[in-house]
Amino acid sequence: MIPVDHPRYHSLVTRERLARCAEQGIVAWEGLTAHGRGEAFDYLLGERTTESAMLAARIASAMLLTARHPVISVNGNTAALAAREIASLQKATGALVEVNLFHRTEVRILKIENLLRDAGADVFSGPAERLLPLSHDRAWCRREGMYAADVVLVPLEDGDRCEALVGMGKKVIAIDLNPLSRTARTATLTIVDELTRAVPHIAESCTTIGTEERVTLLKETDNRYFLSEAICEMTGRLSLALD
Ligand code: PTJ
Repeated sequence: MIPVDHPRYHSLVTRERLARCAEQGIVAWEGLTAHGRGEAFDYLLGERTTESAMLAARIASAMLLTARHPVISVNGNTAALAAREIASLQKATGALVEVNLFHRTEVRILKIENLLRDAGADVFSGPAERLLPLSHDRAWCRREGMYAADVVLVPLEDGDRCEALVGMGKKVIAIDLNPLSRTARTATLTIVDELTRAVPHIAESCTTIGTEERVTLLKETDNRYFLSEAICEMTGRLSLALD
């Protein structure tokens, strides 16, 4: 039992949830390590959404709303942490939700799809094919889903697929707390923020963004700017810690 007044209450509850989901076979064991890496970067960021991440989330909403065929890709960590938020984002954008896993088993896919459905998402499922140019199992996706998408949101990604999707001419929006990762550097747009903060910000932006603003924002997509802003935030906080 984690006491509510514990200074790291939120972090401990999240870890507990991930551990439970790992025991249930939803989160890959390796996903716990990935979460730890994310936590470390979030610590450097001050565990808050920065101004630049907020702007990136707004641009992401413009990208999703103007897309012809937007797809939200979901893995084990994302489902465990933000199934309800993903369902809300789907409603706000009309995007298709598709499960795509690195540590892929049919059993895990079904469990994650069920978790998403219980949270209110309409999951695009059915037989997948090995369609992406990758040697690992993230290559498996649906022809009418991710394969046909023009914009793909990839929270908590490993860099390979991001690179493959961009190579196929798709626009990729990444949510990654690590601004140095290959995913963050390869994506069309990276939101350097924690998943459960970033997804609601994108959904909220969808309700307030007008057509004209979408056009303006889409011209402002400069991934390097967002990465350098995040790095400045982190290094700035590090130097303050020495004062
Ligand atoms: O469910 P599967 O089988 O598809 O596996 C999922 C994992 C997460 C294990 C797999 O995609 C993986 O190994 O990812 P990586 O390469 O460790 O990358 C995860 C990235 O997400 C890292 O750069 C972390 O900093 C970042 N990250 C972790 N937790 C969060 C996060 N970013 C935003 N919000 C988080 N909560």
